[in-house]
Amino acid sequence: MFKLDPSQDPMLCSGHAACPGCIEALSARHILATMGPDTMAVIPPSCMAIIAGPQPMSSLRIPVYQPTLESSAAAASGLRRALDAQGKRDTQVLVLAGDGGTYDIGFQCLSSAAERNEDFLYICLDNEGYMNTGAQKSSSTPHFARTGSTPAGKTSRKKNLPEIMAAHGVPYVATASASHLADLVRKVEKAKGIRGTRFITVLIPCLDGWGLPDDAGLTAARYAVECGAFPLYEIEDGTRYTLNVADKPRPVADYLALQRRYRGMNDADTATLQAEIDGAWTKLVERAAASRREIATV
Ligand SMILES: Cc1ncc(C[n+]2csc(CCOP(=O)(O)OP(=O)(O)O)c2C)c(N)n1
Ligand code: SF4
Ligand SMILES: [Mg+2]
Repeated sequence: MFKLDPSQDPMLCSGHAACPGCIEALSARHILATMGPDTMAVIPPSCMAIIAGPQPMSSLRIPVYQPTLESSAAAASGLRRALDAQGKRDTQVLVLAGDGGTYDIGFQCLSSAAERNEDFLYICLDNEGYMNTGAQKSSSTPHFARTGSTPAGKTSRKKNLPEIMAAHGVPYVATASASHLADLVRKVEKAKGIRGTRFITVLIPCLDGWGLPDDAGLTAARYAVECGAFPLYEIEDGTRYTLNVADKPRPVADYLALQRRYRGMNDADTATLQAEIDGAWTKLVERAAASRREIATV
């Protein structure tokens, strides 16, 4: 049974500046409550930086360092080393960055930190676009989605960043969604107990950028998991795959119909997207099965 109740001891206070109804706030509340007060946050320019607010009026009850958009992982590496030099080994370093700051602009620095296996938890709040600047496309934006800079629909697929992070051989990579809150909290708790570079990407439906009603964020997040557009899985030590929701009963058309960013998509494009999702899903299922066979033979 899921028990965490961040309202009892909030680390993200009320009065923050998230758009009303946005589940980025819900996700951040649970992430922060799970991390606990002995945590230092690194938050680059993004919706989360706006939600956290400027110092000294931050809505977060932990120290926050706001680096440039491209340097979160370097800032987190430096912070970790400074804490270690002070003997504060137990203080967690937590990055809360957007997808633009992770998949694109901060990627060089994230990749080199992962190659060094720097000791921090990096959480990407993935709303699939540059949202606080008015919804431009990032490399996390899915195929066919319309954004301010892809008005006719994006012509390439969403970058598979969990795979790329796993290829660095880091100890823990996962995807998560507030629609599956117990799973999200479990993953943060698990990552907290591991040393080295840990990476979790959390899906955040952007009400404005995706064209959703204010109360539809959680439904969109759930449909994304249920149709396999955003599968929930973990990759440990770069090789061991676990699929956390082992079925995808919903056609992608249900998910697309919720959102204005897919308006006007024709049947052929919907079929292409469904085929891409099915193909990626088959690969994941095979990798998870291979991991189970490997564990069984050890
Ligand atoms: C190098 C650089 N380019 C552009 C900007 C302007 N900028 C600030 S936040 C932002 C969008 C970031 O998008 P993302 O990381 O996905 O966060 P979101 O707003 O979607 O939460 C941009 C382009 C910047 N601060 N630095
Ligand atoms: S712009 Fe989108 S992701 Fe950002 S706070 Fe508003 S609804 Fe949430
Ligand atoms: Mg974004």
